[in-house]
Amino acid sequence: MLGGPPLFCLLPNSLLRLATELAMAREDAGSLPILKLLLVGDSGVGKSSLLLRFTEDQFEPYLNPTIGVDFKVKKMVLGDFPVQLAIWDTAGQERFRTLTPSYYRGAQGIILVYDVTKRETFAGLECWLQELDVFTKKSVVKMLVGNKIDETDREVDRKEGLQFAQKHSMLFIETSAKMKDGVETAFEEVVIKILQTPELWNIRNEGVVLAPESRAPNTADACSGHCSVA
Ligand SMILES: Nc1nc2c(ncn2[C@@H]2O[C@H](COP(=O)(O)OP(=O)(O)OP(=O)(O)O)[C@@H](O)[C@H]2O)c(=O)[nH]1
Ligand SMILES: [Mg+2]
Repeated sequence: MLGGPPLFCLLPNSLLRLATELAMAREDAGSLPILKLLLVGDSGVGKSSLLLRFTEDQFEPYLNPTIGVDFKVKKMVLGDFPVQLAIWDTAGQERFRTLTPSYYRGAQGIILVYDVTKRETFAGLECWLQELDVFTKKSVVKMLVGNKIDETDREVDRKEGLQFAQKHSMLFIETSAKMKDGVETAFEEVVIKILQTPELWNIRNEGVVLAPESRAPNTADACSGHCSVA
């Protein structure tokens, strides 16, 4: 997935038409459409590092664990079509995860990250998927990201990640937040897929209105272990 032509060159005509429609509606509204993305996954897999690389093109070798939730906004332009991304970076550590349902509310895209050098973070994915089933709507775009491919002590090979993603109808990419590999592409592909999913947005006369949020049920304890919800 690395290299090759920019992704917007690969957009089919129907998607370009859609982008134009959205752009016109945006001009009417005088504001950019905002897409909400959420980074989830076990602690230490590199969620904050991926966000730091994507938003500021930086890498910190000793990043502190996220406390609660972090949030960054970044403008992205696909072809001629600008969107504003609101990216929520959640804490993987269980003790900070009590507010999880409210983080998920209104998300159009979920980026689920594991560490290719730590099999337990791959094993924890089933549990994360159970949580996503409870707190997100069916149409939400999911991307599986295997991070830290620059490391030599890999425990999960690419094929395994890809098969898991296919089984659960997710997009898939491997990345290195450290070396930059795949990071931009991961975010671009999620955004493109969101734009291809009409259930996630509506166009009304007053401009672009994202589809109504799914109500997060009051369900507690969607799963236990890696990603339990208090
Ligand atoms: N070698 C390598 N190290 C990475 C990469 N991405 C992140 N790291 C390192 O892994 C450690 C954990 O990264 P974080 O981005 O803080 O992980 P996190 O998923 O946000 O963790 P929580 O906030 O606790 O949920 C940091 O020391 C990073 O420098 C990568 O692609 N390659
Ligand atoms: Mg973090």
